[in-house]
Amino acid sequence: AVSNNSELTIVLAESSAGAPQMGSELGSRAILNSGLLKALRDHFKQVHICEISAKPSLEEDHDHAGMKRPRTVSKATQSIHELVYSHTQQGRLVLTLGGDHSNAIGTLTATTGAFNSKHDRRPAVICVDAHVSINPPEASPSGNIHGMPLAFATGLATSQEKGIFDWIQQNHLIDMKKMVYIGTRDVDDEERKLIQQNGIKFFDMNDIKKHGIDSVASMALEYVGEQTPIHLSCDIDALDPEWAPSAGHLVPGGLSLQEGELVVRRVHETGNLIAMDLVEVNPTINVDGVERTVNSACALVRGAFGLSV
Ligand code: B3U
Ligand code: MN
Repeated sequence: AVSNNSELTIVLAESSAGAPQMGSELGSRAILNSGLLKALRDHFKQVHICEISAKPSLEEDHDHAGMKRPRTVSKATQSIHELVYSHTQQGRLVLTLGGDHSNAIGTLTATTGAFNSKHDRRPAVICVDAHVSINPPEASPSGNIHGMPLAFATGLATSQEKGIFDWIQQNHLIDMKKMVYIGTRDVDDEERKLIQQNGIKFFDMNDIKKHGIDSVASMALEYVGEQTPIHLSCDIDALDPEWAPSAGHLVPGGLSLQEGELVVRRVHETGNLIAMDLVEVNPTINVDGVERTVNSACALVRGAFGLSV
């Protein structure tokens, strides 16, 4: 195994500044307080909990180069990066509960940076998401940074502007040849081009219908390689809205909960999981469905860490 597996760090990434609407900053605690914390404490020898929230800055965070609230998001993700980096370097598993998807800029750059510096190799990244979330700011149709995390984490997007992602370094960038998407079904034109140009692997919903989720999981794991540490980055919107109605950006035709659970369990079984993100649970959307959404989120976390069902 690539991690000591007895210690877990939970990062509550309570920032929704990358999303068009607020509410996902409440997702972290909604997930943790639904019985998950106790289950994780029973499973791991030690559980550390850290918390990052985006404090509204006094100075005006005006749009920059196609990004909304760039300084707030940059600052929050930098704090997340520093936390995740140090806990990863200490050999702990890290679970980050969002918050919106922009928080993954912090987590992905952190695990890659930490493994690069300590083991001289970069982890694989498995993204379970309805989107590919790889819009460079200038191509983004919305300006919302939650549509851009993979652009910054791969280096396809960069910013030199002071206070706006200028903290991201070359050795933090994830390896596009070791990254794979599962569950995609809402991709912008420019994103499609980038995926093709850079040969990024993906299994969209049609692939899943065609081959079945089990063989897609096998193909994805074979692609990333057997001895590779894995950062599993899950957006709850990968699941069909039936299973996750309280999410920021609902896209029909998604994974059933059972399919989602199968993917995360297969990742667990590799023994190579080093970090997991679970983002975009928004308890202010479809309030009747919050419990269902939170239960789905917990099921994905439990599966990824090999807890009993
Ligand atoms: N691609 C659109 C919509 C989106 C929402 N969440 C993600 N993408 N990851 C955008 O705004 O970039
Ligand atoms: Mn998404």
